[in-house]
Amino acid sequence: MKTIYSDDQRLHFPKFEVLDGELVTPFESPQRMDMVLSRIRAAQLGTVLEPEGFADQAITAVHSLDYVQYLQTAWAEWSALGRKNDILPYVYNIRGMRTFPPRFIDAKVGYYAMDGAAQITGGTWQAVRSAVNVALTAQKHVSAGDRGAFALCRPPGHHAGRDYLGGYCYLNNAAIAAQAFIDQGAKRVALLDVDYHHGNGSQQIFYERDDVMFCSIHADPERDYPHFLGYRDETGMGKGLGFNHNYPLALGSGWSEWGDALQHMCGLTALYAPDAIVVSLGVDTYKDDPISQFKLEGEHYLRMGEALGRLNKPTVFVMEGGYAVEEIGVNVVSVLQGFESV
Ligand code: OKP
Ligand code: ZN
Repeated sequence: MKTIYSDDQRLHFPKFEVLDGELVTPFESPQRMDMVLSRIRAAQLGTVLEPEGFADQAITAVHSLDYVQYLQTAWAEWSALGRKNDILPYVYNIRGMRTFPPRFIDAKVGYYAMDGAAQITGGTWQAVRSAVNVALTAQKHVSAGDRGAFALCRPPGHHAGRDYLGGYCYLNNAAIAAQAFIDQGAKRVALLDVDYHHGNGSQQIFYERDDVMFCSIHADPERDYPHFLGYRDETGMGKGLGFNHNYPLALGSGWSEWGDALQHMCGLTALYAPDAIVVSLGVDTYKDDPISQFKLEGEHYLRMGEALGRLNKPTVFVMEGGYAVEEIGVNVVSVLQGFESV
């Protein structure tokens, strides 16, 4: 299987994040990509390719134009005021407030943010824009006939909504890849999110649509991030009703619970009969992940890949989370090898 990867994705590296009220070194680091790349090479998974370039149109097909322009210009507007630190909101657009798109940078920073875990730095736009190219290049290879391709994206994307950033995410790489299949003529695409956290952005983007089915297995949002979306009763709206499926699991869940949810999700996916599948591939479900509380073990990633492979559809894997840096490479490659083995 081909891997698509760009060094430009290293240009984003915020100095800190907040964990339990404390400033700590970000878990979402460029080092994560090194661990995955070195395992891909050691396991001889396949070639590692640079992304091609794609027009912004593929992005504005899922994100609002004003939001994309904000991401592109935020650092220039911020640093023009003499500011040197990474961009972090000091206000949020909470219930009952005015919701027109603001013009001044400080208002925009709060307006387009879901939380404070997605700072914008001088290199952020270049990194997130190249992550989109990585996802779209993988999509292009699959659309041209490859059975599977791996988009080694960073930063991740599944928490980014139509017009907001959050949870380390800026542009929704997986949603953009899914939309690209639709724009190229696919009738149905399944977006399967196996990251530990609910893919709130992906859910929001496709919530009222029946041409992209979104399914997610994740930590119960009552107890873990993103808290305000990802409950079982969220099943879609309008013509999207019945095309959104959440599997919230208790903290501490292991393969017996997780594997059951996967089996159910794969059953629904087979019935949906998609033309293509996009997998939001997070491996923060691992037992030693530093910010997550599931208990999957190494061998389970092979099982996961086999189950996804048995769906037997053209599949784009898009990297999301996974923070136990020593192990994420092994676990990601296990999923991809499991997929290829069936
Ligand atoms: C991104 B991805 C919980 C802090 C949560 C944000 C987590 C973003 C995860 N104590 N901080 O889905 O892996
Ligand atoms: Zn995650």
